[in-house]
Amino acid sequence: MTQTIRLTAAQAMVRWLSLQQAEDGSRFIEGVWAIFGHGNVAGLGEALHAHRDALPTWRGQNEQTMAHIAVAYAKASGRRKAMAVTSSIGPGATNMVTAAAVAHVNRLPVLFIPGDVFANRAPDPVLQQIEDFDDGTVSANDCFRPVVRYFDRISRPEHLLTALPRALRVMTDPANCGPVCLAFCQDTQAEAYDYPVEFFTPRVWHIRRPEPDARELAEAVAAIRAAKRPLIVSGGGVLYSGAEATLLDFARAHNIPLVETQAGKGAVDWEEPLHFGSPGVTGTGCGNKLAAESDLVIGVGTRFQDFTTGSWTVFSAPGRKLLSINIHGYDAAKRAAQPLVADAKVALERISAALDGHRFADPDFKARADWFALTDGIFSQPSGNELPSDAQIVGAVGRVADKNSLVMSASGSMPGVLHVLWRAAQGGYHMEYGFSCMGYEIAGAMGIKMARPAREVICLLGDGSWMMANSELATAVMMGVPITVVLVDNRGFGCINRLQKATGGAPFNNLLDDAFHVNQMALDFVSMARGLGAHAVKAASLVELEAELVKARSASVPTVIVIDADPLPGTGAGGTWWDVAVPEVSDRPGVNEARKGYEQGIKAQWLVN
Ligand SMILES: Cc1ncc(C[n+]2csc(CCOP(=O)(O)OP(=O)(O)O)c2C)c(N)n1
Ligand SMILES: [Mg+2]
Repeated sequence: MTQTIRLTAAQAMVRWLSLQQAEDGSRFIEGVWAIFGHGNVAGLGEALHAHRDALPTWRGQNEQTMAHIAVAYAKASGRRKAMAVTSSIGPGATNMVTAAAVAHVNRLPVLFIPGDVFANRAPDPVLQQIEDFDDGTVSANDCFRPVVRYFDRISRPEHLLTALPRALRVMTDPANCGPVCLAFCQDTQAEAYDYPVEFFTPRVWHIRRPEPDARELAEAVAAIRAAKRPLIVSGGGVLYSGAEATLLDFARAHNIPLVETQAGKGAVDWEEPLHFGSPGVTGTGCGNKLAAESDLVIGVGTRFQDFTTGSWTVFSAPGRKLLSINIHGYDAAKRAAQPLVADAKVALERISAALDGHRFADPDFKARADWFALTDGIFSQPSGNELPSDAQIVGAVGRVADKNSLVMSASGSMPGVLHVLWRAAQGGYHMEYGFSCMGYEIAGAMGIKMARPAREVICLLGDGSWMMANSELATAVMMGVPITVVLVDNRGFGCINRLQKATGGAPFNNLLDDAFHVNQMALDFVSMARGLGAHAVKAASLVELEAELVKARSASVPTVIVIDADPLPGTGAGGTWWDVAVPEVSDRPGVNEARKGYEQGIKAQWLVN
């Protein structure tokens, strides 16, 4: 007879989660972020309290940013570990939908456990129930469906027997990896059931490494052998496969230069001579030059999104081949690429063995040296205005950073500036650029520091993103997670203002001065940060910024360094066209002028699918 143990569904869920292990033997779900409400406090809250030694619970300030911590933690852990996030029903749950989308786009594992309406429908409508007039099965949690890889509604205690293993299967599946939503009906959380004892046997979740198909492998090798000037585009999949060293060996063995996407940056240290920086809209001059001259682009673990590909102008040329090594057929087949579906590490090892020492001619090392000379100049040049440019600020951070520093950002000007200009040490870069979600930065920096406590984590963000979400800084203070925040204050949405001008628009509703106001904002970021418990200072110059960064290194509380910046200068070098649709008719001559440029741009796109 099966031995059973009588537990509520919430108790069973928490007990089961605490027993799931990552490959290194630690808990796969490191802990649970929780904001309680009536939808989860009595059921899940009680169970989390009972298991708090086996599975810690942490309290954040906002469900979305709390989940951003989890997203960043999973990314910084190379998807080998994750966190869970629970909310009440209604607003707490829908607050998490944006974060679920961030996890989904970036293919990162996060377990979302929103409370749900009563399965027995006795209190109908319960507080915060949305009430669909035409569909009795719909709740606010159905918003999660398009932004998670697995959705389930736990409306009976025994549903956990199938739902929980499915959840972990998805979170540890390298091809289908993504967030999971287990919407947990409030009454079901509290309902008891006789669970089989074996259900609670500890389990290690291994991440598989699929081998390539023999024919696809042979064709990939043949394509590389036939090429004259191949270029590797290294994406986030390289990091998730743990293929960093293999990629470097591969590039060196065959003398193939590489560029890194936003998600892939930091796989290889920037000082490696074969590292030509980045491709596309935020590409280095030498990287985009290589792309233009290459006859074979070898994507490794990349989604080929529009920034990477310059909206399909960078890799466009008749006769240029695209080879896409990817763990998922969906990505491998994009843009008529020749697919090689496999784990990145395994694929590179197999291809390298088959290439048998085949080497290509040297890439244009002079173009690489010229690029670094050019950017040295950009870093050291005064902007010509009173305030420093974003590029100069990045230059100053770079002068202080060492091989242990990790810079991170997500939105605003910084992703572009950092992608093109930051000289990343191996493992020293974290950019959320799948969703480029404002409000990710502070929470994200905290999640990275929790995953990589030995690393110095430097978060660069704009005043706009700070204003959207800064409250998890108080959580970082509370939990003793010392991150360094560089808050670049250019008084508004600088990058969108520049984009607006570039598309012929009038400066409108982006910079604070261009927005409707009765009283102009005078924001005191230093006081705000101090009010949240952080150490905060204003740097009056780049020299002061550098000095404060050094001091922050030994701080045990988070540090916020505020610096005023000029909103107008762009990056100053690199880049390429980006498809942002400009109006076809307008009364503004500037728009009509920009439209002409746009029409030229779209002609250069390579739209073969
Ligand atoms: C949640 C969210 N809303 C809107 C956007 C669109 N957006 C991208 S950058 C940006 C402005 C960012 O301003 P700030 O953080 O001050 O950075 P800056 O561009 O000034 O450097 C906006 C509105 C976004 N990426 N995310
Ligand atoms: Mg700004």
